[in-house]
Amino acid sequence: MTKVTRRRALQLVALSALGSTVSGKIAFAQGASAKWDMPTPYADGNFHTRNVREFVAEIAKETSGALDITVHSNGSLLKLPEIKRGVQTGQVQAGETLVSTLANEDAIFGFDSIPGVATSYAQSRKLYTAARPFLEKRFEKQGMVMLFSVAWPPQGIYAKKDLASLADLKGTKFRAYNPATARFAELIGASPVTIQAAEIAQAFRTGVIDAMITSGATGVDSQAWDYLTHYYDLSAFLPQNVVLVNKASFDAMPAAVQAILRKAAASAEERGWANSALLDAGYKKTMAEKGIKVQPAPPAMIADVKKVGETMAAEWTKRAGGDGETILKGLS
Ligand code: PCA
Repeated sequence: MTKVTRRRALQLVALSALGSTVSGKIAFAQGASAKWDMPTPYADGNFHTRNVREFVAEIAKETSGALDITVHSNGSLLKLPEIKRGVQTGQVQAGETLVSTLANEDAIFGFDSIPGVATSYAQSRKLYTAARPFLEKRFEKQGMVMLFSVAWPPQGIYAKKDLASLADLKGTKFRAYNPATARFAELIGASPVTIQAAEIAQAFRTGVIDAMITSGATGVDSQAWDYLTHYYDLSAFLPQNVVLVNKASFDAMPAAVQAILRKAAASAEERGWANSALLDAGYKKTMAEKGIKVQPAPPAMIADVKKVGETMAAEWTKRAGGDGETILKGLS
């Protein structure tokens, strides 16, 4: 038996000591417990991270502490690009990632990052409902269980100068955080530079990037007012984070614990989407108060995004095949 298998077997024995239900709570034999590590990419104050912390707190409470999940936020255990593989291989038992970062591996994972396709929370939720079975199937094939997914607030453009249209970003160094934003940069004649959320402030300060597309949440998390001046509210798309569990770790849990995980995931998904929408206006207000010129995207910029979005939608549909078509049909 390898160390990991032995540990899992021990956890299994311990957790199968799961007792009867006491006043609606699951009772575990004394000392029976499993410990999971859960790397997440974003900062502690970020609303996704806070949501994940509530999720694990609910699990701890409902299992009377028997399933103890340690959240390692801000890429402190694994960086965003390593998290999915970490969960897949069982290096960690659970993790959170930005699903569209996986779009080079399979176009379906980029369902949420095509500008202009789903630009509101309602549309994004519809798109996600259509995409979810396809995402779940792919993760399952790779040995993972997808538990829940939450959208970031709508994506707008950040810059250090007045912009009339996207043409004004030609030649800039434009931050990319997934294949879609890299393609977006290329299509507007900018140079894509991949920078993790935690490194945004430094990248602006050292001139590695001049502009970016992201949410008000990330603008506030990275204190955008310290190094840029303009935010254009664009609602180009709402990319999503997903929470994944290693399938062997999940399957090793007694049915009652699996049910608790599923229930906590469903609550976290609802809470996360609601908070994302609720907090969005506050992020923009904070940025305005801190001196950023927060303004609606000018008509020429909206027209440019539409054009870029059409190109990207055509490219995506080609790569995403029949499954992609089915997902997009979910929007109508
Ligand atoms: N924030 C993340 C991904 C999308 C978003 O709004 C980021 O900028 O890295």
